[in-house]
Amino acid sequence: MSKTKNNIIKSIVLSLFDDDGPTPKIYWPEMMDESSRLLIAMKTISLLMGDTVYQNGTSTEDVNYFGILPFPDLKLNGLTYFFLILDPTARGNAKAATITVLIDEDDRVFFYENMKYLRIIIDSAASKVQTAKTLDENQVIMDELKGELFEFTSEIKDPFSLKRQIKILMTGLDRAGKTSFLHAVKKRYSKIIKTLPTKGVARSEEKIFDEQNSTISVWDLGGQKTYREKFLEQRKVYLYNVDLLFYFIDVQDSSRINESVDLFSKVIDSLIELEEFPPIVVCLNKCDPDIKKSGDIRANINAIIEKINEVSKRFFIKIFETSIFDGFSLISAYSYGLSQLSPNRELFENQLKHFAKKINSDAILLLNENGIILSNFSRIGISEKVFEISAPHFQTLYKTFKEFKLLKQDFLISSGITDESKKIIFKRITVEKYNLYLLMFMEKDLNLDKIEKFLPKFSKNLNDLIQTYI
Ligand SMILES: Nc1nc2c(ncn2[C@@H]2O[C@H](COP(=O)(O)OP(=O)(O)OP(=O)(O)O)[C@@H](O)[C@H]2O)c(=O)[nH]1
Ligand SMILES: [Mg+2]
Repeated sequence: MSKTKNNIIKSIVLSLFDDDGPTPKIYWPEMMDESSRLLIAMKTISLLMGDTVYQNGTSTEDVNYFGILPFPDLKLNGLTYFFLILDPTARGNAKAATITVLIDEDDRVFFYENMKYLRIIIDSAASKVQTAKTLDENQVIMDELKGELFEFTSEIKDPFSLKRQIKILMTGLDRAGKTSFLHAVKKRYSKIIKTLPTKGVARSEEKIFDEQNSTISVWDLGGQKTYREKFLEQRKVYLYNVDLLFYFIDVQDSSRINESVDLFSKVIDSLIELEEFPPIVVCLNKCDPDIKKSGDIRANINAIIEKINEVSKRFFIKIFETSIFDGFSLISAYSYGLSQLSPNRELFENQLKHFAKKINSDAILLLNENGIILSNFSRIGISEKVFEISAPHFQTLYKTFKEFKLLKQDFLISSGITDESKKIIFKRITVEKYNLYLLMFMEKDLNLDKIEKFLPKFSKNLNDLIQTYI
């Protein structure tokens, strides 16, 4: 069944954390009942605040992010923008604020598909709210926002589907390792060895959760000359509406670096021509552990990075060194790409950050049942170390997931590889109908009581976010 988008916006609420706690300051429609307004203010503001005072600085720039939240009691879904308003009289020098736009929960695909534009207009309204002096001024700003949202929704005429369609492309020259990479992240190890060159396109479906709001198709493009020529010729078909693009380069094959960078720049040119600007994950592949530090490989990598950055200035690019012999490197790159597809990624990071502070953890990874990293947080300066330490654990983690289910054990604790005092804690948490796993890295003290104490609140917050993760 498809729907048209007339009058899709059901409500708009500006909430502030003032002396009365979370308060819906300005709301539309005016006849909206008080309990609904309050619910929206409470839920959005409390997700923003955790239970700490937000900050003590003079800048509000650290806090500005979007999230899609379910309001099952109201049968609505909200797109919320979280931000701070400087206020010298408030605790921490700033007041927490949210703008929430609400639609029927059945219409939520609208948010996912129009995120880019919605972000721009809501962000701009929030900037005005940050400098507004009076309630009347805020009323004008919110009325304007409503006008803009209505104008936007009235222009959308196509019926839209009930599921968000996500398209991921795996690109690069032949033999770069695209198909092997997919086999490895899916743990189809026995297939890796039998991988044949991909003919045309191999499509598969990715599921981060059994039930999700999106259908994720992964297009693994054959890189042999005839196939890539066809791909570039029919670039419209392949690149139209692409949400995420992986580009693979074989760092061991010095003789084909130029050829590979050349294909990359053609892909970039095609994307610009079609006005598609997906996030791009570049995998410097075949960076095998035994040779990754060698002079030749380093020289190749440096040359590639320089050229990649040169041609892709208008894009959001993240570069990973990957190898089929380093499972963690593959999972990191793949997960990073997938997490870019989640409108709630900033909210997740924020929740992880709050929780990490509470339990004195230096870094936390949140994983799904397949070991995909849904979100991670690490204290500045620590991330490199964490991954170095947790990477070896990752090799056995998949096995551990299985054992974990059998044992029904609550915590799994292991000492750091290099230093006994560093601990890694692995814990399963149940959030809604999902089994998630936390990997917590503690450099100094290990306090399980603290973890137990703060975990329920943390899990509860994730409850709301996980349903709209993707
Ligand atoms: N040393 C090393 N070899 C790899 C790695 N990844 C893949 N390979 C090997 O590289 C070869 C090509 O891998 P594929 O996965 O088929 O490459 P592809 O990019 O899918 O190639 P096309 O389908 O032709 O575009 C295979 O022999 C793999 O075993 C890696 O990380 N290190
Ligand atoms: Mg292939």
